[in-house]
Amino acid sequence: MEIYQNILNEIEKAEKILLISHINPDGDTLGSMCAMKLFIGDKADMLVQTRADGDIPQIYKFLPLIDTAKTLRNVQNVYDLVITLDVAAVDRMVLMGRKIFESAKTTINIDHHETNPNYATINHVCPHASSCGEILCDFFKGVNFELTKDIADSLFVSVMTDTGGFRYDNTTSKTFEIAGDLIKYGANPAKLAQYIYDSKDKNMVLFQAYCVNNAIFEEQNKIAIVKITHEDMRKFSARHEYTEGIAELLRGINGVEVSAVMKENDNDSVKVSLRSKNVDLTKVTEKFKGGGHQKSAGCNIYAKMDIAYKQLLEAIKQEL
Ligand SMILES: [Mn+2]
Repeated sequence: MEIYQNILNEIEKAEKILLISHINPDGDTLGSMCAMKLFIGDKADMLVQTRADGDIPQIYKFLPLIDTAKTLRNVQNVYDLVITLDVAAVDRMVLMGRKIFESAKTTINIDHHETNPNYATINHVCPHASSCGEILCDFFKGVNFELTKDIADSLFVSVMTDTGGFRYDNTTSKTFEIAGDLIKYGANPAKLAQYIYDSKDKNMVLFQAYCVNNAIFEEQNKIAIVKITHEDMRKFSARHEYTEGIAELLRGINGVEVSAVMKENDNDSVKVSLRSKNVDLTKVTEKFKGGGHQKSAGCNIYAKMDIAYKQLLEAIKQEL
């Protein structure tokens, strides 16, 4: 494909390349970044963008070379090519990352979000791909590059995490074909699943148990909502990533159709993460100018917790 050749030409031409993941990085953006770093080699640096914590989630620290990634504190603006991976829009980069992106001579945007507005010089956006990792698998195949075990592991993490362990709607026969290929190249699914799903901090699990214990059930248990305050976060010395997975836990309850995690932000607003079994959540989040997918979406509500709760509950009820 022409696009593969264009991407390859830019990589070959460039002297210093920066790979950028999105803010609050997940397995797809980090796995894709590591795979690309391993493919390009020394002239590529990785940048992990995190908010206050300045650290990548514990469960992804095993990824190859991830410990060499730059942070916002030590990255310099010296790159002639910047490649974003799984970054749906420029506002998924923080100010520093965006500055470096905007000052690069050439930029490449590799992503699978339908809403991606093609913000780079070269845009390779495939909304039908399960993950950014899946797009990279096709790219490597297209340029006849033989995957190493480390690259296969990284890409497997991308595909596995973005499909919720091969369970979500974006899981297609192609996803399994790709996963099969990655195993042939040495990816170890059982081991990778253990790193991702069975290696949480004890404190994180205790925090999540506490949150689930305080969940409020509405509409004959069809709606489950957790409110998380600054105080809750302090009590458990909770890191940002600790709230991840709570909405899925609640959705996992028989009878629950919609689950929500509401977390206090610093500025009198509330961050909301929603999960559903069948309800189209984009209809809920669009009322608050948020976004996402049908069964997994998010938004901010600019009100104090109790008012935000009432507004959210009303919005969910309308879609039930
Ligand atoms: Mn993704």
